Amino acid sequence: MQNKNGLFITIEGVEGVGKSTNIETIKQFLAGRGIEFIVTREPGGTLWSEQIRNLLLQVNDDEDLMGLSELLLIFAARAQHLDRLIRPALAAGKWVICDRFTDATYAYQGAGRGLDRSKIAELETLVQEELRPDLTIILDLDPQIGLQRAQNRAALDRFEREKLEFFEKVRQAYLDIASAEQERCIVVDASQDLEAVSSELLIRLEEKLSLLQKDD
Ligand code: Z5A
Repeated sequence: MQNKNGLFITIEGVEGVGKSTNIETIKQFLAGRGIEFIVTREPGGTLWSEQIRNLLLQVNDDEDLMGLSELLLIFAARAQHLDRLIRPALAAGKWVICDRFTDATYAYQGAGRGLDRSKIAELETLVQEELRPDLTIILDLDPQIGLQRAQNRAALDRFEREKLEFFEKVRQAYLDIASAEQERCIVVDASQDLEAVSSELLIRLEEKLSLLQKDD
């Protein structure tokens, strides 16, 4: 495990895949084991980072946001989030459950927007130094289904307005990350009904945590 104290767990997937819903399952699992944890999200998690999130999600038909500007805003929010919330929680021995993190940047800004991976990697090193998630849960779903789930909610944000093709690239990028980093990542089939997704997730989580604890 990279963090001597708390464990850093991230949850990822395309739009509407069920991250928020399944975080509730993870919370119950951790609470049942008496583990102290916090739940947070990206972009966001602190006052400044949530303000940057609002900017990023805002639709502005009068001017496009450049991919590079989007990338820098995401890492600005992340720097603040890491310093003010994530690192202190881990250092205090708490587990951190984060709804999206830098894998989302590789998937959305890298694969989706077509930004150079090396630019993302440079910012990752600058902002995170050595910190990486201990465990990442990737909920995998055909983006068409995810978008339908999301469209049943409020007005679409700036990302949700992207075309299906964009989300297909994002999905593939997540699967590529999972196959390149099998020790860190768990992929769960999120097309099943919610009960089946949650129970598969818990089984895989227990397996992974027992492996991580053995390595410790
Ligand atoms: N972004 C980025 O570009 N780069 C980055 O580095 C980061 C983020 C960190 C906001 O993220 C945007 O930021 C995101 C990428 C970008 N935009 N997009 N797309 P976000 O995580 O806040 O946004 P999101 O993906 O739109 O989250 P979400 O829509 O809240 O999705 P979710 O949490 O995965 O889904 P949910 O709310 O749990 O479930 C959606 C609906 O489906 C809900 O009605 C559930 O009841 C239902 N559901 C859930 N599971 C099931 C199953 N199994 N069956 C049927 N129905 C289900």
